[in-house]
Amino acid sequence: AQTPVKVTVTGAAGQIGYALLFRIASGQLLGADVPVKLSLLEVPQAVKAAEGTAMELDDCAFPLLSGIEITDDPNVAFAGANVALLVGAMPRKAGMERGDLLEANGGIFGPQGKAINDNAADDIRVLVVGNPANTNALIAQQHAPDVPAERFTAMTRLDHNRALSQLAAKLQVPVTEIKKMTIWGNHSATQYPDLFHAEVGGKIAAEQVDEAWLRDTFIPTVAKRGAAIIEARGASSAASAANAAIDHVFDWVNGTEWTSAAIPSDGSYGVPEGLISSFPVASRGGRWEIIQGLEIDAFSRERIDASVRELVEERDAVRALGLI
Ligand code: NAX
Repeated sequence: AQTPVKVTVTGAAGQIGYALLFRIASGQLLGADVPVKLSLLEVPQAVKAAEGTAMELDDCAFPLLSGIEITDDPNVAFAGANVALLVGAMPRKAGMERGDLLEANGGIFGPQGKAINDNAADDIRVLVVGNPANTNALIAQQHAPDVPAERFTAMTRLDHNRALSQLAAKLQVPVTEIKKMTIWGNHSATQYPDLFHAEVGGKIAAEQVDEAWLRDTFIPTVAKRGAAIIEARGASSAASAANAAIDHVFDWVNGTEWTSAAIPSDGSYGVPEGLISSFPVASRGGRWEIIQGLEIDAFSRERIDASVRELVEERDAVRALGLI
């Protein structure tokens, strides 16, 4: 029998954790023939709730689930981990300054990065979901000098999927008709969902919608969808975020020709090297590759640059705070 893959989930007792763990255990993260071992990392006061979730996981009798471990110690949680989903983070509270938010998250993602560095398996792949996701991923990566930098990624797949769904509804086509969608930049309101490379029925998407809709409806709807979900549901996106995390890791491991992911920049498209920014990516041989050679017009350039500028500011802020 195949050795189980160890998947560590932080913030396991939270609402994304609750939507995520059952899908991992059922085989949707890695494949229907891959046994998994779950490690749930929580803060001490939420360990009991994580134990409750683990009881429910037991009660599913998932054939692929070979074991569950629950801990508040990152060194235990990441020991031998092959996949780490960093979901738990410090949310922005009313009146919190950006510096306070970054500092609080530095206190989480710095030590977790070090624990990954010291304990994880050689093939560790990290996806950061907890916000501010791109910069939290950068902090973790900078505390893990022995892990290849490219193994640290942040999630923009939910934004990508939101963009597919909005465009499909507008053009009255199934989402499967849409190819080459891209989210550029930061997972924040500055992100840029790009319809100038997306194709519907083999033709450029931007040419099938009017410019006002693209600029004044599509882009802000995708970028502010998280806030709209909170407004409607009274709670932030959880099942859709978990779904996107599953999509991201599945494609990373199993390959894809085109999706969006925030990965360390190699300087492509004018994004400063080292920033963890969203790009159009393919996955081949278990590695993300930035899709090269796209022409970027002035409209897109301005928006990509604005989002990347925000990432530079976040990086400079965490540097100034001594967090990286
Ligand atoms: P919840 O507040 O329901 O759960 C977070 C959990 O993390 C809590 O159980 C908490 O105890 C735990 N936690 C906090 N610090 C921890 C630490 N140091 N170690 C381990 N666990 C820790 O939040 P939830 O709705 O699950 O969202 C989690 C994160 O995802 C938030 O930061 C949220 O902003 C972010 N999101 C990111 C998205 C993305 O597209 N990248 C979309 C959805 C979501 O908003």
